[in-house]
Amino acid sequence: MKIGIVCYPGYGGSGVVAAELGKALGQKGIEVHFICLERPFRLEGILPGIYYHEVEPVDYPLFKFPLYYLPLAGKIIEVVRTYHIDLIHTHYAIPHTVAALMAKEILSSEGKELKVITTLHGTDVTLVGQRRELFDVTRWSILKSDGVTAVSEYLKNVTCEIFAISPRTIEVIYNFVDLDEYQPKTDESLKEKLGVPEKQKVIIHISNFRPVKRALDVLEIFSKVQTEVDSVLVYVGEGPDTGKVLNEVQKKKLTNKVKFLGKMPKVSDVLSISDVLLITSETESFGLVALEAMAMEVPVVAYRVGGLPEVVVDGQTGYLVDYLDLEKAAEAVVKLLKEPWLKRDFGRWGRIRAKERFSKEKQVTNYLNYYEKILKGL
Ligand code: GMT
Repeated sequence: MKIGIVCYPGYGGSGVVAAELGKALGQKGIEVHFICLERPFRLEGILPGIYYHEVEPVDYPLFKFPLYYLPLAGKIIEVVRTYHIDLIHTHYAIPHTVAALMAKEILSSEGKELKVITTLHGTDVTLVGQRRELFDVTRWSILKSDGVTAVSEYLKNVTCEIFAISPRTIEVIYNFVDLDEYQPKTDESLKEKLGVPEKQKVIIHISNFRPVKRALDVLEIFSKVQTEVDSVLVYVGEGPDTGKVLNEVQKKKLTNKVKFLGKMPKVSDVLSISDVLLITSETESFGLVALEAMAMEVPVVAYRVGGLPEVVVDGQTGYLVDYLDLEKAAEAVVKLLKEPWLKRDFGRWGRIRAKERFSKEKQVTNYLNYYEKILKGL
């Protein structure tokens, strides 16, 4: 089997899932061709079975913006023709699936049958796809795909509801974590390198700082927590709201208690010294970072939104509180920080859950079975 993967290469869950899936397939002897704007950040070094083809946006003085979607379709055609690819797996519907479907149509006139599978990741449906200008295009791209997967039951249901699509169209294949890479470790020097005293607790937030992540809520919660427990807040990632958060940190005079580490390709090291992961998203189709934290035995505190309840078990691997209930979120964090046995217990359950439900082996096999089913036209 030879497959092409199209994804956004930047700092985001869909790019991480696409890259990790491609790497796992490559290790199984499948030839995988990534077709992207840049090399996905998790695709470092020489990897077995992995090839990378760059899409070059086309600019011309007449255009207001450089074109991406059409050169992407052109690149897909070129790669499929050259390497005799059977299947294109797009991550994030807009505009990747539309480009792949255009390539499919053009190649069919040459007698080439190309299958297109779309994986919906979340904001492609819950935010972007619902915009009036994109609604019909998103719906069309889902209906015209040969196969569609969603990363949670929540996302499947919401997609079917929003676009009036039959549930039979969509298969749920959960996101996954590499349990060998994400496993608890004790390296005393890591806290020292960050300038965090050994006994100080670490609360971590990892995101792309888009408005949907509500990164300022994290700060509000932390400002309550730090009055009760000696702790620091570590922000990992970068995005549109970073500036606002920095300003607020200054206003609250918390500069010496809040650390910004920026973008990091791998978060296992920083998770290994964390006591609680805090997620304050308005919605989250899955919450890959919650799973990564659970694999590292770090409890999660989050709003009870989207697909997070399918990942985090309230009262067992973390605490889920009502949306915008900052008070309850702060109480939950304090409880976990004050009672180390509870943190340990929740951590262990988190890793067990990650292993049982969201292991790389399990979900990659699910993808492979799905590819075979679609290739056979079933
Ligand atoms: O908007 C984002 O958060 C980024 C987006 C992405 O680029 O991939 O994340 C979505 O896909 C992830 C991987 O499947 C999920 O874990 C995230 O929950 C989802 N984000 C949202 O639904 C907000």
